[in-house]
Amino acid sequence: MRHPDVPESLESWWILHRMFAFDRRAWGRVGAEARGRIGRAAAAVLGRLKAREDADVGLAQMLGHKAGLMLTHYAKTFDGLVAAQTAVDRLELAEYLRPKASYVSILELGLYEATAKIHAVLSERGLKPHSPEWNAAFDELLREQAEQPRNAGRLWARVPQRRYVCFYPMDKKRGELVNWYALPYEERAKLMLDHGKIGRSFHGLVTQVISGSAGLDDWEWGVDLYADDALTFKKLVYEMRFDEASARYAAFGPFVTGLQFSLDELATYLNGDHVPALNAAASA
Ligand code: 76R
Repeated sequence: MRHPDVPESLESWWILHRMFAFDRRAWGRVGAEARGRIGRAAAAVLGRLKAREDADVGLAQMLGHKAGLMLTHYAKTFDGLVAAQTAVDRLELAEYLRPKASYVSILELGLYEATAKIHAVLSERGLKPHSPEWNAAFDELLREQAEQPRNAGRLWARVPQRRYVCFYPMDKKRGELVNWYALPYEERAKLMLDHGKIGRSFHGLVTQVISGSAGLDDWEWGVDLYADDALTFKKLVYEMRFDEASARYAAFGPFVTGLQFSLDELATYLNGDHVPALNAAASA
C-alpha cells in the first residue's frame, strides 16, 4: 500500500558512477606497445557496453584529487551494472586505476504534480483509496505517465553528450526543526514546482539527470549536470541555493567536475599528450 504522502516516480536506467585515480607515472613506465594493447583492450570492452541497447557508459576526465577518471555506467537492470563493474575490473588497465569513490542510483522522474492529479481523478471516480480497484486504476494512470512522449524520451535517454559534467549526491533534510519529509504533500509539491521553474530558466544550457538512491547508496539522490560551458554549473547551482527547496531543505555531498570524452579518445586520455575531445558524431 502506498503511503499517502509519497510522490510517485518513474524509474529507468540503473546508474553506477565510478571514480578512479589514474596512476600516470606507472602508466608512463609501460612500453608504448603494451600501452597500445592495454588501451585497445579497454576500449573494446567499453565499446561493447556502449553498443548495447540495454547499457551505456560515459567517460570523463575529472579535475582535482577526488578523481582522474569517471565512468558513468547505465544498465537496464541492477545485474547489468554488476556485469559492467566486473568487466572493467578485469581489464589490465585496472592495474593503473585506483578506485576513489562510487555511487549507485536509478534514474528517476519525480511526479509530484501527476501523483496529485491521479489521486484527484481516482477520488472523482469514487474509488475507495487503496482498494484493489483504486490500486489497479492508479497503476494504469501511472503507466500512461511513463508512455507520455516527454517522459518516455527522458527516461531512456543515453548519457548526455555535452562537453562538461558535474556530479554530486544530495539529501533533503530530516532534522528536528527542518524536515522535508514532515511537510504536507501540497507544500512539497509547490516547492518542487518552484524548483522546476528555476531549473527551466536554464533549459537548453544544461541537461540534468536526477537519480534516486534512497536505500541504494549513502545519499538520497545523485545529480548529474551536463553543459557545454562549465560556468553554467556554478550559475545554476548558486541560483538554486536561493530557492526554498534548496535553501532550506537541501544538503549536499562532494561535488566533482570534469570533461567528457569519446571512447575513441581513450588513448589520448591515457597518454596525456592532449586534452581528450568529445566527438559528437563518434559518441552518439
Ligand atoms: O523533471 C522536470 O523537468 C520536472 C521538474 C523537476 C523535478 C521534479 C526538476 C527540474 N527537478 C526535479 C526534481 Mn531538479 N535539480 C536538482 C539540482 O543544486 C541544487 O540546489 C539541487 C540539485 C539541480 C541543479 C537541479 C536542476 N531535482 C529534482 C529532485 C528530486 C526531488 C524530490 O523528488 O523530492 C532533486 C533532488 C533535484 C535536484 N531541476 C529541474 C534542475 C533543472 C535544470 C531543471 C529543469 C530541467 C529542464 O526543464 O530542462
